Amino acid sequence: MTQWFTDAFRTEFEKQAAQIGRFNLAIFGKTGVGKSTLINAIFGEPVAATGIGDPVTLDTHLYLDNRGTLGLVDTRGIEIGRDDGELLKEVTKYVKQMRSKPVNEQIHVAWYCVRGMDRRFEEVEGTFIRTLHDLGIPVLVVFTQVPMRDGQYHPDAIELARQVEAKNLPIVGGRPFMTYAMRDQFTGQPPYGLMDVLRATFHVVPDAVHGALAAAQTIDLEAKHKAAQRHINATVAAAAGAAAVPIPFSSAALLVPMQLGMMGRIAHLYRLPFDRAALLAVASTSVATTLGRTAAANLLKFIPGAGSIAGGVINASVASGFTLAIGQAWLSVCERAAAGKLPTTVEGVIDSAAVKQLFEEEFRKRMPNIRKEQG
Ligand SMILES: Nc1nc2c(ncn2[C@@H]2O[C@H](COP(=O)(O)OP(=O)(O)OP(=O)(O)O)[C@@H](O)[C@H]2O)c(=O)[nH]1
Ligand SMILES: [Mg+2]
Repeated sequence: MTQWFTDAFRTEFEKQAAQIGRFNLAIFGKTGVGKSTLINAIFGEPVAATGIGDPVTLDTHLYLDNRGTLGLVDTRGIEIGRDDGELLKEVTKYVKQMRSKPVNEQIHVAWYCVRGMDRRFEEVEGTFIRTLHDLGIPVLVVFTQVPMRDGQYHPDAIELARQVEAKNLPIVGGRPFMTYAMRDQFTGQPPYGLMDVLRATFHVVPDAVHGALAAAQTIDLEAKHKAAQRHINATVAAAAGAAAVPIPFSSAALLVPMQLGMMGRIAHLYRLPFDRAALLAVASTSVATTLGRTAAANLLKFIPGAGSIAGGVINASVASGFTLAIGQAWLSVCERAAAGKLPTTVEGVIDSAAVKQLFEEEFRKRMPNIRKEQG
C-alpha cells in the first residue's frame, strides 16, 4: 500500500517545483553561431516530465521556451547585426513589462554569442549589449566554436576578443568567454570553457534563482550538491522548530510533509521526473519484505515515538537528527540516480532492494544508534 505515500510525495514534489522557480536566460547571436549547441551542452536535453510546452511568443520575434527550471528567451526570424533596433524594442518592452512581476518571470542574464572565428564585431552589437546592460540585465559575451590547441586559443579569436575588449563594454568579466561546446568528430577538438560560463552566470544572477540554475544545468554536480545541502540544512532547522510545537500528533504530522518536501526538492535538483523520484522514494523508505507494513508507516518509523506519541512531543534534536539523516541518505540516492549508477535488475529496471539498502546504509551512517529494524 504505497498509494498514501505516493500521493503525499506528489503534493510536496509539486510544491517544490513551484518553490524552486525558474532561471531565465536570454540568448542572442547570429544564426548558426552555436546557441542551441551551447544550451544543450550546459543544460542537457529538456526534462519531459517537468512540462515543456510549445514556446510562448512574447512579442513578434521574442519567445520563451519554458523547460521546467530553465526559461529560455530566444529570438526568431530576426538577425542580430541587422534588425537590432526592432529586437531591442521588443526586449525593452518585455523587460519593462516584467519589472513588477516576481523574480521568476524576469530575465536574469543574457548570453550574447559570437562565433569566435568571425573576425568581426560590429558597432551595433556593442550598442545592443549596452542597452541590455542599461535594462539591468548582466551580459556575458560568449565566443563559440573557438578552436584550441596546446592550451592556446585560435589567434583569430584572440584578435576578435581584443576588439571586443577595446570597446569597454559593460560585460561580465570585462572580456569574452572562449568556448567550444561540442566535440568535433573530425579534428577531435574537445569541448571546453562551459564551466567558466556557468560559474560566471551563477555569480551575477539573483540568489533567489540559484536553486533553479543549479537544477537546470547538468555540468556542475558540485553546485547541485551544495544546493541540496543548503536545503537539507534549512529543513533540519525547520524540523527542530516543528518538533517543539506542543500539540499531540502535530509534530509527526508536520514533519512528514517537511521531509517529503525536502526529498522532492532534492529530486528536482537532480532533475528526476516525478515517476522515477516516487519509485526511488518508495524503494528508499519502504521495507521491501512484507509483514504488511506500509511505506507511510515506514517513513514514520524513522521518527522515533511517532507511532506511540499520544500526548507527547518529539524532541527537537531527535526530529532534526532524523531529518538530516533522511536528507543525506536521499541525496546519495538521487546523486547516483542522476549519474545512472543505481543498480538495476536483469530486466534493466531499478533494483528496489538495492536502492533500499543504499538508503539505509547512508541513513545509518548519520544515525549510528538506530537499531536494526525487526522484520
Ligand atoms: N563541433 C561543434 N559544432 C558546433 C559547435 N557549436 C555549433 N556547432 C555546429 O554548428 C551548427 C549550428 O549550431 P546551432 O547550435 O544550431 O546554432 P544556433 O546558433 O542555434 O543557430 P540558429 O538556431 O539557427 O540561430 C550545427 O551544425 C552545430 O552542430 C561546437 O561547439 N562544436
Ligand atoms: Mg538554435
